[in-house]
Amino acid sequence: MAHQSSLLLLLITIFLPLHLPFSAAANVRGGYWFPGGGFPISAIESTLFTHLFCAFADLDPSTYGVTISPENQPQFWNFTPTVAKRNPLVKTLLSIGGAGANSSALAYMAGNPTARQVFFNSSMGLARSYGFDGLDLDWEFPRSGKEMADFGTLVDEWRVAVNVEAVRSGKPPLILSAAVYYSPFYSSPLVAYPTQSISNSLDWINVMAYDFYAPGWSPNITGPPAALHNPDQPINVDIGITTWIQQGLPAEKVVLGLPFYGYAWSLVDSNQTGLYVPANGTNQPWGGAMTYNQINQFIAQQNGTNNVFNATVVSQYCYNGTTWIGYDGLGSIFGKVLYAKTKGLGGYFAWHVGADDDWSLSTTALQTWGGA
Ligand SMILES: *[C@@H]1O[C@H](CO)[C@@H](O)[C@H](O)[C@H]1NC(C)=O
Ligand SMILES: *[C@@H]1O[C@H](CO)[C@@H](O)[C@H](O)[C@H]1NC(C)=O
Ligand SMILES: *[C@@H]1O[C@H](CO)[C@@H](O)[C@H](O)[C@H]1NC(C)=O
Ligand SMILES: *[C@@H]1O[C@H](CO)[C@@H](O)[C@H](O)[C@H]1NC(C)=O
Ligand SMILES: *[C@@H]1O[C@H](CO)[C@@H](O)[C@H](O)[C@H]1NC(C)=O
Ligand SMILES: *[C@@H]1O[C@H](CO)[C@@H](O)[C@H](O)[C@H]1NC(C)=O
Ligand SMILES: *[C@@H]1O[C@H](CO)[C@@H](O)[C@H](O)[C@H]1NC(C)=O
Ligand SMILES: CC(=O)N[C@H]1CO[C@H](CO)[C@@H](O)[C@@H]1O
Repeated sequence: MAHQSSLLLLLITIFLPLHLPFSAAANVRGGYWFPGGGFPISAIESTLFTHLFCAFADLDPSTYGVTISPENQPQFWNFTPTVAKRNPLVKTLLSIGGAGANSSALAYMAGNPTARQVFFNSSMGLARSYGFDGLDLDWEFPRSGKEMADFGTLVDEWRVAVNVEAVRSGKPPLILSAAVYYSPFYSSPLVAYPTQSISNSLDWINVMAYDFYAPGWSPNITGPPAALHNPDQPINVDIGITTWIQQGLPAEKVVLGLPFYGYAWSLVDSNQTGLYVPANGTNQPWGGAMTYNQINQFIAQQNGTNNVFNATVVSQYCYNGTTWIGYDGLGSIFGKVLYAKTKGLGGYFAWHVGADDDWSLSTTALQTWGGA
């Protein structure tokens, strides 16, 4: 039995990647949902998406198994059947980690062969028992050369484990994706993502091309949170995406992140209202991050709000009094999805579906990409 399994594993490892080209263009029109977003799963207009990510499952820091917290289990259990009601073709992925996850635990697991096996087995087991079509790893972020190399080993072995499981179960292989930094170089000191392993082993990466400016880390000056281009600053969407492709990742494996939210600053001078003007930290009572929906409510309720789209940077901002909000509006989403198409990227994803306003951003994105 044991010998047969090893032989099967060997044969699969050697031949399967040749016979199952999972790397066909991804064509992702995706969106994340998470329980804290104040938005029920049943309200997701799933016809606007090809892939929906349910976030987040956790890594147990002592066993290195993937778990779903008891309070999230009922919702995660219902996720796939609920979104499939309106769109039976939509694919669902269980996303593991997130910004709040224990990155030390992820790093330890990735560097330890036994812990990796526990991770593979538990993640695949959860995906199958909860009815997800795939798994997404959101490790923010591998921060040393060793951790980047371990990330490569992790995704390479995860791919083998997924292929073996598919043969054993007779089911289509689970989709594997990862949410990554906006650039393949993570600071500091600069360390590079293992693009060859990513290219070989993941179906695609979700590039988190946002949060460049926010009052939390740019309290004294306003700025576009997720500019597509930016003549004044070295940090922007285009530079990150272009560098990923220059580092050898096929464009069709790059999926562009669209933030369906913005950030509110307090202005120092209500007459200085542009990009890069003096600010005085996070705006109260709006308190930092605002969803697109909340920003539109602000504009509707505060008569006299000016709303400006800057086509050079492809970013929107609105202001009223000393409140200044930078965000991605309809024009930004149109410009970014057109960019993704022109660059031959694998698609786009939104963080997060519950932040949209009457599905206007999601609809604009889908229409710009073309088709469903
Ligand atoms: C994070 O993970 C590390 C390594 O597994 C563990 O030692 C630590 O206790 C964890 N921290 C928390 C807050 O769970
Ligand atoms: C996980 O491991 C157990 C015990 O070896 C096995 O029975 C189970 O099929 C594995 N699950 C997956 C998804 O590989
Ligand atoms: C913002 O300004 C304050 C007060 O001048 C200063 O202490 C702080 O270092 C500045 N922060 C940044 C990020 O520049
Ligand atoms: C910034 O806000 C603080 C607290 O509200 C206030 O004391 C300070 O005067 C403000 N600074 C500027 C330059 O507006
Ligand atoms: C803003 O400009 C208007 C018109 O020029 C002026 O009346 C007002 O005093 C200015 N406000 C500030 C805070 O400088
Ligand atoms: C907003 O202000 C304009 C001009 O002062 C006024 O005509 C309009 O009725 C106001 N709208 C609301 C909703 O207060
Ligand atoms: C748009 O933003 C760029 C970069 O800050 C700036 O140079 C340009 O003047 C802005 N355009 C408009 C119309 O405000
Ligand atoms: C929040 C805020 O500053 N609201 C202001 C928006 O502009 C109108 C008209 O100038 C003011 O009345 C509001 O107080």
